[in-house]
This record gives sequence, structure tokens and C-alpha cells, in this order.
Amino acid sequence: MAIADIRTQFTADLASVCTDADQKALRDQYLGRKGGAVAGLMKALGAASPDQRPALGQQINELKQHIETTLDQRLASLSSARRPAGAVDVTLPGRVPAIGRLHPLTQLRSRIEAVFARQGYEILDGPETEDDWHNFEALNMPPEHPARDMQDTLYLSGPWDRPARPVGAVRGGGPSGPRVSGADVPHPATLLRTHTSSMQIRYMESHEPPVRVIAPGRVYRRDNLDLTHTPMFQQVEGLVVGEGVTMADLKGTIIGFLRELFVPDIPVVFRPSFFPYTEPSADVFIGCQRCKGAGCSMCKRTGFIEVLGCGMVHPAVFEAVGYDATHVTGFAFGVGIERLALLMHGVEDIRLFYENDLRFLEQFPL
Ligand code: 2NM
Repeated sequence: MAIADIRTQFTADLASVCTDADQKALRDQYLGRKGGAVAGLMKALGAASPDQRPALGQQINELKQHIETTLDQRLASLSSARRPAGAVDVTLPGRVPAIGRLHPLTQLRSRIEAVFARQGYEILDGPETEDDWHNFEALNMPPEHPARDMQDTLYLSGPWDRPARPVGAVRGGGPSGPRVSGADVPHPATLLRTHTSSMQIRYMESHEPPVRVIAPGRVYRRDNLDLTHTPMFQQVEGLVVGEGVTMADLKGTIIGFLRELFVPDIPVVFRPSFFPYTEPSADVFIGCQRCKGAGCSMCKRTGFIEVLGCGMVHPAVFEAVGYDATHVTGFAFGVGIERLALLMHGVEDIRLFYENDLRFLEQFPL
């Protein structure tokens, strides 16, 4: 190839050099000792006639110089254009961060808290380990009460002896006897609370009526895991105490709460029930939202689903906390958050709420 053609070809090839490796390849192609274009010209120089050789040699040297300096320049410009190590390429598209969200049970608990907070209820928080007095005795469940059964309650292991006469039983020395309540005597925690009523006892022990509180929180029962049971679940219990508080107040509060949580026209039914700490007591049912009352598998063909328990606070409870049961009355209710969440979202297995599988949890955006 003629010298001028090689120079033209080199200029064309140079245009496509983008990287250090391109530059190196082009350098080899033109300046390589074996097989390089300039080496080829040098070889041809040997065959040229002696009178042509000096001029031709000079042209070849010029070409070689040209190629060398041009490639050196390109190499320099490539390295100056390279971003420094660790530099940030601000032209890259942004990465969307994975944003966390509240657990579905936390979302529901917040909604319930908001309904009552807006009505002036105080929100209580308290210990999950409890003593016999606050969890049972003050709630009108005396020592031999079946609800205390080891079958239902998780007892803590510890250095104490189970008292022959459970704590709290020491009170009741008659109207003139010493008043010893849970507030006055320290009781060691011996169990995991089976309901958050224990917090309401604590509140009444340290506050005079009127009372308007809810106690949300974790509670523990000796249950095995299945579709509808977990040994730990969450509750919200409510308590209102004052002069002239009636069952009508209870019904209005519960119906208003369920309307706000579900739909304004939700059917609500109260059915007589029993709890040791309320009299009268009621179980509350809502019309099944899945079948609109027609009967389906979710409501076991009854058209209604039980959602909470409630009642008028038993006078024995007021007596235990030192309230005058002849002057104040009150109502209380308790609702399980998981159970409500299962219903609202049509989830069939309570365990899903505690397995932390993102495929499940991500279906509950805020
Ligand atoms: C329920 C049902 C009925 C309840 C009673 C009390 C207290 F402290 F006043 F005695 N707190 N919560 C209660 C009453 C709880 O849960 C199903």
C-alpha cells in the first residue's frame, strides 16, 4: 500500500478508537515490529532502488512519527477523560429504594386507637409479665377460677413459691380491715398476661373515676399454632367508668366503633354471654361482609361473625380497685386484633401475620 493510503487509512481507523484497548490494538496494527503496517513499509524499503531509498525512508519515518504522536495524544486524551476511581456518575438513573411499611396488624391497631383517641380515650401501655392479682384476682377470678388453669395461662419459671394463699387474697379483712390492694403491695410477676385488662386494673388503682381508656397490646395464651390460634396475639380492651354509665352507652360505643371500622350500615347483634369481670356480659356479632348475611363458609352459614366481647363492669372489680360500686358504673370490651384483621382482609391463616413473608406483607400498603 502506498504511504499516503496508509496515512489516510490510519486517520479513518483512529476515529473509532474509544478505549485504551482500541488504542493498543491500533498501535500494534500500525507500529508492531512483526506484521505492523510501518514494518511492512520498512521491508519494502530494502527492495527500493538506492536512489529512491533516502526519500522513501524519510517519508516512512515521517509516517511513523505521525502515527506515534497521534496515538500518544489519543492515549493522553483517553486517560484525561476517564473519571477518577470512586467517582459518581451523576447521569445514571436513580435507584428506587425499597420502602418499608407498617405491619398489617400495626395498621389495624393504629386505626382502632385513632377511633377511640378522637373520642378522648387515653391509650395505656404496660407490662406483659403480670402478677396473679392484676391478671386474675382483681378481675373477679378467685384462686380456684377455671380461667387460671395451667391449660390456658403461661406461667413464668422463677425462684418464688406459688403462694398457698394467692397474693391479693389477703385483702378483704372486712370494711374495717386493712385495705391491701394490688397498688399497695408489690407482687412479683409470675405469668404472661392473658388479657390487657390487667392494665386497666393498674390504671383504676392509681386514678379516680371518671375513666376512659383503651389498653392495646400483646397477650399470651397456652395455645398451639393453627389456622386461628397463636400463643401470642394482640388485643385492644376498652374501659369507661363514671356516674350513670349504662349499657346504652356500651351499645352506642361498640356500634359506633364497628361502623367506623367496617361500613356505616354494618349489622351489629349483641348476644348474652358470660365473663367473670362483667355482668351482664355480651358477645358482639357483625353481619358477614363476605356473603352479606346469606351464609358462607366464613360465617359458618350463620350470616354473622363474632368480633368482640363486652359487658358492664362487675362490682367486684370496682371493689378490688377501691372504687365505690354504689356510685359508679362502667362498661368494658375486648377485641382481638388478629381475628379482626383475618376478617377484614379475608386471610385464612393467622400464622401468616407472624411469618414475615414479604410476599404476604407487601399486600398491605399504607
Ligand atoms: C372483654 C370482655 C368483657 C374487660 C373488663 C375489664 C375490666 F378491667 F374493666 F375489668 N377490662 N376489659 C372486658 C370485658 C374484656 O374481652 C373480651
